Parts: sequence; C-alpha cells; structure tokens
Amino acid sequence: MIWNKQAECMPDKELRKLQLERLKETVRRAYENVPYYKKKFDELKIKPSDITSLRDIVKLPYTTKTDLREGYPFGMFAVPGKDIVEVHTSSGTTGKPVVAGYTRGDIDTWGEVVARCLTMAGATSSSIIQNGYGYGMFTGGMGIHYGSHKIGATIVPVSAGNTKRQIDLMQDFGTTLITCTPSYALYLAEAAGEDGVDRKKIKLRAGCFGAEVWTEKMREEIESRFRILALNIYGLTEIIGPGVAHECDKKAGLHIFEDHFYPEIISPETLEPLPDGERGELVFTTLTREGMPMIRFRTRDVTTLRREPCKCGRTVVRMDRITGRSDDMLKIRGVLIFPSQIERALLEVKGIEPQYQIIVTRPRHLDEMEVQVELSNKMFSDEVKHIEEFRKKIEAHIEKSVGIRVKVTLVEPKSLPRSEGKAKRVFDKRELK
Ligand code: DLL
Repeated sequence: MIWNKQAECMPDKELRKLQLERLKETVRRAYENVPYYKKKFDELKIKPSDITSLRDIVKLPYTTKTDLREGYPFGMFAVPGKDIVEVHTSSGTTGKPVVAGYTRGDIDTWGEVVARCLTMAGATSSSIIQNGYGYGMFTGGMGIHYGSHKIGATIVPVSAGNTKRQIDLMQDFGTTLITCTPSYALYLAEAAGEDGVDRKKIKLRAGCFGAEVWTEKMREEIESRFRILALNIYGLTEIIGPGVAHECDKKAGLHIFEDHFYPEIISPETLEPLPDGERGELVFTTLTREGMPMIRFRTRDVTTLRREPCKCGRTVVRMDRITGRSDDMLKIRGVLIFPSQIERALLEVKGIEPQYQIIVTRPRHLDEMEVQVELSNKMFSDEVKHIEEFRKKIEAHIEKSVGIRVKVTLVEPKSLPRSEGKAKRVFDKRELK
C-alpha cells in the first residue's frame, strides 16, 4: 500500500518542478522573516531571486546545530508566535537545546509524512499502533501520534519504557504495529520471552524502528524474535522529527519524502556536494515548513543517496541506512551526547588526571556508557572507602552536568594508553556498523 501515490510516485520532471517552486518560496520566506537568514544571505551577497534552478541551491549557506542554538529559543521561527501551535526540542542534554516550532500547517505535513511511513509498514485504519517512542519534548511520540491519526488507526500512546506494561498491552489490545527504538524492541523481545509470552497470542506484524543507528543484524534478530517485519524510520528534530524517510517492505533503503525535504550529500571535509551513489554527510533543506524553514541543514549523519527505481513503485530517492556521524556525537539511550561534555564535567572534579576513556556497550540491548578515569597519585594512595565515595561523587557530577547516568571506573595513575596524536577517547563497542 502507498499512502500518497501522487507524491510518492511522482515522475521525476514533475517532482523537480514542484521542488523548485517550493525551494524558491522557502528561501524567500526565510530571507524575509528570519533575521539570521537575512544576515547570512546579505553577507554572501545572495538574494532569493538568485535561485532560479535547483542547482542554485549550492549558492546557499549551510545551517548547523550551533547556528540553531545561538538563536535559542525562537530565533529561527519565520512566523509570529501566535501562529506556532507546538514546540519540540532536540534530545541533547547540556547547553541550550535546539527548538523546533510548528504551525498548524506543519503539524498537518508531519502527520502526512508519518502516515506515509506507517503505511509502508502495513498500517491501515484497522491497525492498533503501540507507540513506544517517548512523548514530551522528543519528537518521536507526537510524530507517530499525528501519523496514526491521519491514517485513522488506533494509537496506543504508551510512550517509552515500562516494559511489563508494554508486553501486557501488546497482548491485551492486540497490537499490530509497534514503534520504538530498535534497541528497545530487542529488549522488549527478550523480556517477553522471559515472561513466557506465547508468540501466537501476539498479533504484531510489523515495527517502525529508528531514532538511533542500528544494523541488519539487529533487524534479523528483531524479526526472528517477534516474527515481524522490522523497518527503518529516520528523522530529526531540526527538519520535522520522525517521518523524513522510511523503508518500504523491499528493505532497499529509506525513501525520502522529497516533496517536503530536499536532500544533498556533501563531503564533510570540503563541504562540496557529492554525486548520487557517493557516501557523505546528509544535508536537508525543508520545502514546506512554515514555522521554521531550514536551509541546507547539516545533519552530520553519514549515508549515500540512490536514485535507481525501487521495486515498490515509489520514485523518490532512497538513502542507505545511516552508518555513523561526521562528528563525534554519540546517541546513548536516545540522548545526544558529545564526548567533550563528559570531558568538561570531569575536568571540574579535583583529584583526577585529565586522562579518560569512554566505553559504550549495549549489554542486553540497552546502551551503557562507562567512563574510565585515572586517579591522581595522591588520591590513589588514599583509603579504599574514600575512593569509592569519590567514584560516586564523579558519577553524580556527570549526571548533574551532562544529564545522563554513566558508570565511572577509577583506574591507577598512568594506566590508560597515551597517544602522540589525537587521543582516542571513545570506544563504541556496540557493533553498529
Ligand atoms: O530521533 C527523530 C525520530 C524519532 C526518528 C523517532 C525516528 C523515530 P532527534 O532526537 O533530533 O530526532 O535525533 C536525530 O538521530 O540526526 C540521527 O543521528 C539519529 N537517527 C534518527 N533516526 C535514525 C535512524 C529523532 N533510523 C538524530 N538510523 C539523527 C540512524 C537515526 N540514526
């Protein structure tokens, strides 16, 4: 099933024409209503009227997360406050978050693109959708919610966590489609197994999993444990939330909804655009966002775009699953963290050396972060009791300043490897490649 055949299967020429019209309009709106864009355009001596073809997009400046943070909270909005009906923030923990503002029209668009995703996973008005993405400032919960309403399915807004309840609801309500992070899906499958849940009593047929990097191996595991179709959903707060791209049942890449989001791949080093088929950083320009138009937003997500036709009949471009990031940001249990935030918090603690390692693992399918820190010689000779107290103090300090719980391990002075070049601090052992 295809939710919007007209949009998803549009002939290339027609799509390009629509994109150009929408791009011109977006650029004009951003220039006239967002002082940040006006300033940027003026500095580069470009005017909205310079955009006469899609190729002209390369003349436009990139937008980064930092630019958005600087405009905190509502600096990137292109409409008066009275027209904004909802706000969300990105999941980063320190500093100012990125704020996304939606007009009524944007909420409608959001529902539309998520409806396309859910339909790819087989949802219809008869489906019972258990939404295990967090509700709140995170876009996951509400995005799926709007998509489900658009389709007219029954949404079960259980939100993230509360495993026992998830399993009960799944059985009692006859959930047919589940939406949550892939790591939580695996955790849920394991917990259901331990609970002695009979697979035959579950009506689950498919799941839309995303919001974090995952692998084909994880897919196989989710599919075999739940005996469902596991599909990949991609999106980000800055662009709209979930619903930017989704896999069809051919599992041959994620279809990007190009009538709303214009993708490019660039080299993160030279910032030059790369041709289709080459791997690089994904950049998006929104084509219909009213509340917060985004011009050439650097996602930092690494992937490849493919234009060969898909067997499902959709004509829009596909992207490969995300394999990593062009910066060192980590997503731990759904929260975006930069290792430098951990470093900053550690340096505020007296009695340790500025030598540390961050080790990320995924025991029982849930992310864990261990921070190994070297004690100073003086601390090392102290009593064990004090050392344990000290360890707890560091854990509490990191939690307070970075916002996530990590496990701190104290190691002997001079025991961590030293490097002559760029120190390798982060060891991501989650096998996400
Ligand atoms: O994670 C939106 C979302 C919610 C997507 C629910 C899918 C399902 P943010 O919290 O702003 O928004 O994080 C966006 O998460 O730049 C990627 O690095 C990562 N990400 C999102 N989806 C995927 C995916 C939501 N399918 C950041 N595969 C993005 C890999 C993903 N990484």
